[in-house]
Amino acid sequence: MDQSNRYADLTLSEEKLIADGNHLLVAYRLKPAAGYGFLEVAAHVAAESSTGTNVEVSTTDDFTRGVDALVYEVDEAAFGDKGGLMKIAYPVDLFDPNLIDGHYNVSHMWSLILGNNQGMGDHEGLRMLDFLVPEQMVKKFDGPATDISDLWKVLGRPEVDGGYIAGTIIKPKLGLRPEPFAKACYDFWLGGDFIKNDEPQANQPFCPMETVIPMVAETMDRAQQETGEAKLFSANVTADFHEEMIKRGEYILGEFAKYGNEKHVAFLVDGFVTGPAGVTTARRNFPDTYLHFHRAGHGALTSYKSPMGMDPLCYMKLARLMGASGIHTGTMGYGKMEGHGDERVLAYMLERDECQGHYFYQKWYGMKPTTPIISGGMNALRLPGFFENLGHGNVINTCGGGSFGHIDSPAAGGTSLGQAYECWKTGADPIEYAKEHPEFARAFESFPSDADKIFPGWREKLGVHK
Ligand code: CAP
Ligand code: MG
Repeated sequence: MDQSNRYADLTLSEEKLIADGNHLLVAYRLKPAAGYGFLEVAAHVAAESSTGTNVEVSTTDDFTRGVDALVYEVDEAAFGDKGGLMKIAYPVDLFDPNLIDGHYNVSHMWSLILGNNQGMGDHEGLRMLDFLVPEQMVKKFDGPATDISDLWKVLGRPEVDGGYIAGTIIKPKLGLRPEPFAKACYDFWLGGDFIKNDEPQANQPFCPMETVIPMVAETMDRAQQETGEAKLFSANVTADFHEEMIKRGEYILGEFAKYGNEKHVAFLVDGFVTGPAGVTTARRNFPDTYLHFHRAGHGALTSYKSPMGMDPLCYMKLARLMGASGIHTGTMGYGKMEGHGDERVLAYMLERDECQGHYFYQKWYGMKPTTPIISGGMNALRLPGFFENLGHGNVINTCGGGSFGHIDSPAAGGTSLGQAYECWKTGADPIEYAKEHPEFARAFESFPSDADKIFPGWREKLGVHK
């Protein structure tokens, strides 16, 4: 059934919709299935995502029609054989404020704008490319409770422009028992700042949380005394049940508090699999603890290979609305995961108070920033180029293989990361810099195929002939 006479109004002006501030706007890429018209399917998406279904229902009244989502712009040829562009305006009244405080919840918003419409049979692809949240709604999402300035403070740095946080992920991913796990932490902390649990590290029988966490807390204390520097640990509290997450969180904070280090702990929530409820549970129950949003599984939704799902930019915006203190942002083409250099916008959208997205200019009205967490196949050699592309180094970066794969030691791996930042920040030539900085220099020998690619001729220049 063609519902475009009800769910499309191409005379609406985007400028006016934005100025009025009573709609949430979404841009999608749409590819109709064979035999269906573009506007017809676009209108069906608006119907399924608001007041309608695939047929007219007798229970509809005039009020209902007043909160219809409306297609207000279409460009059928925008993406060639991948489909066209369409934009939908959703009345603010469609969204769901909490009973307890009137704040909006991301779960509801997500299920409306990218929910049942994903499964419709009359399209071959529907992907959310960008969205614009109006001021009245932005102000009623929780947003982050803590941000990178809290970590800089713990590290004894300036709270503005405090710089690069050199991190790692304990590797191997699984299979370390408590003693070797704690030793791996200690060894890295001698050179780096921040350690995170790898996302599957939890409470396995071979490494129970109640055995390993006290050891990591003791190890952090020792590493801090040894180096005279503050250290950070991001502990996985992901679980299905909110009480289990709270139990884990309280337990972990309690163990680090024995050394006065409870502020040196972040909580890692695998927020794609828990969904917004897991993220919000952690943030609302532990508002003083930095919330580290890991996103394993997000590729099913955000991969550019897919005609479905959403662009990573949308995922970043959702994470900031949810209140992540930091979220994995990818490596913008410099690491092992899918991405490209222009994804700088992902970081800018998270950090800034206003930012131009793919289609919309989003203002955040003072909402705290979310730190871009740069991870996935990174090491010291890849970092200078990454910083250059991004234009700054105010990020958390975690290098698992890039630290534990350093041929000298995890401490040397950690040190090499901080050196890579300093090299970029001071504008030094990496080869010249390596001549004076052994840990950075040894990263070339540790990751020779990267070195060949990024710094051809490095062997001769550094006098390495093995
Ligand atoms: C990285 C990592 C992170 C990914 C997640 C891994 O390890 O621990 O989970 O970075 O991807 O398990 O692959 P390496 P993203 O440093 O050894 O590559 O950050 O893109 O969400
Ligand atoms: Mg991992």
